[in-house]
Amino acid sequence: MHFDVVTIFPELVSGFVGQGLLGRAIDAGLIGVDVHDMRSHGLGRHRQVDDAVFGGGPGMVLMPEVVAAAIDEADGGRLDRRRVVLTPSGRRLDQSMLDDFSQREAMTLLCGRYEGIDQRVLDAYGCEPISIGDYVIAGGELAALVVIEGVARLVPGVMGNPESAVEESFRAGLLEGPTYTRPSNWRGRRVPEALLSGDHRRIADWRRQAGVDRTRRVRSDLYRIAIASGIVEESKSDHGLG
Ligand code: JE8
Repeated sequence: MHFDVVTIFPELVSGFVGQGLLGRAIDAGLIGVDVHDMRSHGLGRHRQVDDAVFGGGPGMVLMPEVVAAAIDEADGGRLDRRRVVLTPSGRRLDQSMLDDFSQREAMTLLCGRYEGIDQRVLDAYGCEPISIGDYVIAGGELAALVVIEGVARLVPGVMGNPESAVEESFRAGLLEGPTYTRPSNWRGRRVPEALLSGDHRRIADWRRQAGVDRTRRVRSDLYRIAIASGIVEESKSDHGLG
C-alpha cells in the first residue's frame, strides 16, 4: 500500500510515520509513504502558498495553482490515483471506508490548513472529501495520519499477530471491553476472575459480554444496530464493570 501526502507541514507527517507501527511497516516494505511539500511549489520569492478569501472575511486559502502542482508531483503521471482531501465538511470516516481504502494499491491524501483549499482544484482533481469526525482541528495532517494508520493496520503483515477474520467479524460494530495485565491484584482492584481461569471458552464469552455491556452503556446507537442486525441478543444482565 502506498500513500502520497500533500502538505505544507511535511515534517509533521514524516515524523509520525517514521515511528512505531508505521515506521516498522515502512522499513519492512509493507507500506510506503511519500510526503510532498506544497511550499516547494509556492509562488514568488516568498514561496507563497495562500491568499485572502474571496468575498472577504478572516483567514487565508491555499491557492489552486500551488495545490495542483503539488498533486501533480504526488501523482507522478499516474492519473488513476484515488485522491482524498481531509476536511470537516467531508463524509465521516468509518471502518468500512478504511477497509475499502486498504484494497487499493495507492492513495493520495491532501492536507489543507488555514481556511482550507480553493474548491476549484479539488473539483478539477476529483478529490473525495473525508472528515475524521464532528469536531474542528486546525489542519488536515492529523486527519491524514488517522487514515494512514487505520488503513496500514489492515495491510497483511503490518500487525504482529492479526486477529482472525472470524473473531473480527464477531466484534464488528461493538466496543471492546476492558483489558488487564499483571498484577492480578493492583491496589486492591482485582482482574475479573474469568480472565484468570485459563478456560478459553469462558474467557471469550466474558470478553464478548463485557464488550456488549459497554456498548449498551456508552454507545446506545451501536447497541441498537447490533440488536437489530442480530449480532447481539437482547439481555437484561450487565456484569457492571467498566
Ligand atoms: C481543517 C478537520 C478533518 C476534522 C481538516 C482540514 C484545513 C474551514 N475551517 C477550516 C474553518 C475552521 C478551521 C478549519 C481548519 N482546517 C480542519 C480539518 C477535520 N478531516 N474532522 N475536523 N477538522 C483542515 C483547515
